Amino acid sequence: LEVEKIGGGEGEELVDSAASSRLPVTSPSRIESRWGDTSSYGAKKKLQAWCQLSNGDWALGKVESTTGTESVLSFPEGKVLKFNTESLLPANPDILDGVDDLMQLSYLNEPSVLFNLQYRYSRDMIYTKAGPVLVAINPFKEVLLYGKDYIEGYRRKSMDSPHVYAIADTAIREMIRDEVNQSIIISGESGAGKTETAKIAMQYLAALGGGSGIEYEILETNPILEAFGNAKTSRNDNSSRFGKLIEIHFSSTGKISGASIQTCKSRVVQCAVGERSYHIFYQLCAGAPSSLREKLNLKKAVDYKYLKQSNCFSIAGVDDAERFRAVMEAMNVVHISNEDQDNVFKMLAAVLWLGNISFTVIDNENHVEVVADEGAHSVAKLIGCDISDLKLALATRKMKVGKDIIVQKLTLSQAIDTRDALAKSIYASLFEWLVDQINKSLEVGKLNATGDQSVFLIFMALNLLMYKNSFEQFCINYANERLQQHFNRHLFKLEQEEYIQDGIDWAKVEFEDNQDCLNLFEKKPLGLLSLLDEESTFPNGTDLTFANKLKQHLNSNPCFRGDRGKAFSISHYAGEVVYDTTGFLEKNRDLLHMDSIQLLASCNCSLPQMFACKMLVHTENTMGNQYRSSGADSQKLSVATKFKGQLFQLMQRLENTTPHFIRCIKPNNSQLPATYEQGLVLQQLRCCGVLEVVRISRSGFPTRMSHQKFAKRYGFLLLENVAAQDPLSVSVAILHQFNILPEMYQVGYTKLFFRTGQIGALEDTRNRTLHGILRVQSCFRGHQS
Ligand code: AD9
Ligand code: MG
Repeated sequence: LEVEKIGGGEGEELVDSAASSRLPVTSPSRIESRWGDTSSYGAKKKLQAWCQLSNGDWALGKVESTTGTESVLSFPEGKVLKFNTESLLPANPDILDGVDDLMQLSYLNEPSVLFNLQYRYSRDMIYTKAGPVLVAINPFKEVLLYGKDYIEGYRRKSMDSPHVYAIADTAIREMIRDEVNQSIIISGESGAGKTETAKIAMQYLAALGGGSGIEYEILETNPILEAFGNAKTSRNDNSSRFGKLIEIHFSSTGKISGASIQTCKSRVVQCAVGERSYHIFYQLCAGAPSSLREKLNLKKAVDYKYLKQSNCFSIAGVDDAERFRAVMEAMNVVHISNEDQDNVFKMLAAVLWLGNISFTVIDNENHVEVVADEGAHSVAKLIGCDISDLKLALATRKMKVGKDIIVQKLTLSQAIDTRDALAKSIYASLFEWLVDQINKSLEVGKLNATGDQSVFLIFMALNLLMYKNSFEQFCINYANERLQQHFNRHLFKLEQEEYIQDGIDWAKVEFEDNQDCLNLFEKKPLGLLSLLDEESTFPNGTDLTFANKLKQHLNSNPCFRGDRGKAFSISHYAGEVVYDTTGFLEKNRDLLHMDSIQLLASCNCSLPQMFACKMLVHTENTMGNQYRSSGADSQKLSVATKFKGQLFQLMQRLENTTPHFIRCIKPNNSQLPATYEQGLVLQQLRCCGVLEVVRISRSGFPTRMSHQKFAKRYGFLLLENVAAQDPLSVSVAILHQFNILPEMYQVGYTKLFFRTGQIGALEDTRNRTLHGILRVQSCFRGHQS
């Protein structure tokens, strides 16, 4: 073998292109025997194989020769490299390049999947099926795949390549056919395209279920919720800082009858350099008309401390003033009155001005007083309170000692915390209130729809944040574990259980179970959430004592690792994440002092009063009279416990739906078009179990129908009269008449199981026949009249 070896090890360059022609070609029979019969795609052509380069990327090469344990591969650019034969993976025949369902690949190895997705991606085919799951790769540019013509194409089924529209279409049809609620579950990392995908799905649902005008309102909730709930982060210029569940209700005829939105609120005032706070602040500053500016004493974004701290005011390609006008228009569409809109803007300006309030130290114990400057005056005016009340609420705290109430002065850091907590809670209350208004506007039943109402859910999966690691990420990643379990249960567990129960031939496929990690969070009394709540109620508990407690109780759990100081790690399904407990207890307690609530209650402006009312009702519900009599901070439900409760409710509702999964994938970390980083994509595919899903679906029977239903649905297509026969016999007769191959179905005790695509042909025949019958009937009626 005339190979000049440069350096050692596998995968390094051997010879240049001129030299490659001199290589003697030996038959790669060893590989063929390992990979099975490859003759079907051309015995004369050289075998192609995947090999991993030193940078970790996979490359496709032609096997020039194999000797012993080594193989020599040539590449299109003329390079020739030597590899360990064992490390090569088989490539699919060219004819399978870019198939629209990964299930069609002969070889389902990681490089083949990566290549297939990349092949499609580079041709703007961003959607690919992975068995029952839709994979969507973010194009980071406009792709011509949406709009009226496409919607019409999918509705009429003249288009059938993988698409969000196709998923939405299936969901609507199954909802009507089976009378079962449906859910579309969209997940992916930050910036992968979940929000955009949800909007695309809503577009389709609105187009198909529209007619009454409410669909327009539903779509217009997006600009509002994005303005108030999204912000620019380092990973996504339009990152959702809240979880969202949109429920669209349909009447039995498939028309939209209403909708409701549920959010998991978030509360971020601080943001890192290069990030922004919520869009609406910048939009307001840039776009408010002059009369509104005057009313709010509004300055530019740079003049507000809350916005200035990250030193980032604009987003490339985004006109905040223009967006502000769109938000105002959307508010009109969802019937938020002009007066209410004014109040909303007042609250926003109040939050901004609160950040500018400063304090002076008045004694040597670091106690402070509020500086009565433009900031304090503006806040008082905007929320409608006395400036003296505002000063007291921010610089003092009333305490009950025995029978007496004493007034304690706050230190500088306490006062700053109080001010920021007030700003956050006004913003959070405002967001909640807006969602309530929107929901009132979209309420089911307003249209007097008749018939059964089926519910349609979309759940926006929260992001899996792998790099940041504070309390918020802790909650989000916990939710992700639950969602992943839902995904696993549906696609692996329930599926296989059903096969076994119904007695069909089936070899079990193993999958990753994340129950251990969920137990780590949820176990009582020694789980992460219980321990966090316990430590949060201890007056002397600190982030460090919390971290130590975790290490003391959980170190034996394989999903947990105590790290140095205040840190710990969790082995999530998607990988290990390190958390820093700094701020955990404070954020979990989320206390707003009674003084601040009372301040809001004293305001002569309707919104702050309403906010205070809600906070009081909440505290009394959870605390009873104890709260009022003690006058001290309440022990209301902790944030983590509330979050867990919401999550359980959500999961329960999802359990009663037929799920459809969309996995969004981010092809690069720079938000750039036409840039596909193999490693990044692979990591995302691995962590969401896409390959396993394809494997199980390929060997499984994803479509199923009871004998009765099958016989009823297709029995009339039979040429013989079978009216007297039992459903199983009718079903078998149908299978025979339509020549469905024996390997394409299995007959279970109660159901028939089909491989993908089998029912489609039957449905087509059924539809054609039904249309024929209808035409004949209408002709007949025409003759009669
Ligand atoms: V986060 O978890 O909220 O931080 P998302 O929601 O997953 O995140 P988002 O939908 O906001 O990501 O997408 C990020 C950006 O990718 C968008 O602002 C678009 O610029 C871009 N994107 C995503 N999907 C598409 C698409 N189908 N067509 C064009 C897209 N651009
Ligand atoms: Mg989003």
